[in-house]
Amino acid sequence: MLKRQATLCFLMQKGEVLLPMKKRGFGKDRFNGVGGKVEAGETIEEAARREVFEEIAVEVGPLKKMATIEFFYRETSKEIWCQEVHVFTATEWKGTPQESDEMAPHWFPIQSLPFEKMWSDDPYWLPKVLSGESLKARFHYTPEITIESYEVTPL
Ligand code: 8OG
Repeated sequence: MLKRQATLCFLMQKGEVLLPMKKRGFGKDRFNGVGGKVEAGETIEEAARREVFEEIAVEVGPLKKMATIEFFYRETSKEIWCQEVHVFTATEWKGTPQESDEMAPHWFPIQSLPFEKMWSDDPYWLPKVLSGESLKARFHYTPEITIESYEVTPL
């Protein structure tokens, strides 16, 4: 099975979290943390830093690893591919988040996340991660991109 490694980083300050609007690619028109594919020759943490810099022009400080989430997708009844997403939070960085071709930054109160414009699995794990709980999770999606089954396990 094709397994892609990806990163996702949530910047947090004063009860708010940065959820830029994704302007293109996988997850377009959804609010999400900042991240993308891990490239050959880089560590997961290097990939997380590179993505934050490329997408919102911020140099992120210490990264806290909070979760590993496997997403299983089926494009037809047979083809399954998996994205393993390494989730980090950060409370220190240099620079002010800037808009790029890929993302437009927005801050949201952690108590009031825009779930109607996010991935449908996010309500199951993101509030836990933002309140400091580490976890691992798996989500299986149907070809129509609805959740077929899932498990979220505290670490
Ligand atoms: O490089 P690319 O744009 O394809 O990266 C996709 C990003 O989206 C990557 O940061 C991982 C993230 N992502 C998924 N699925 C989900 C999901 O279901 N919820 C959230 N919040 N992020 C996801 O690939």
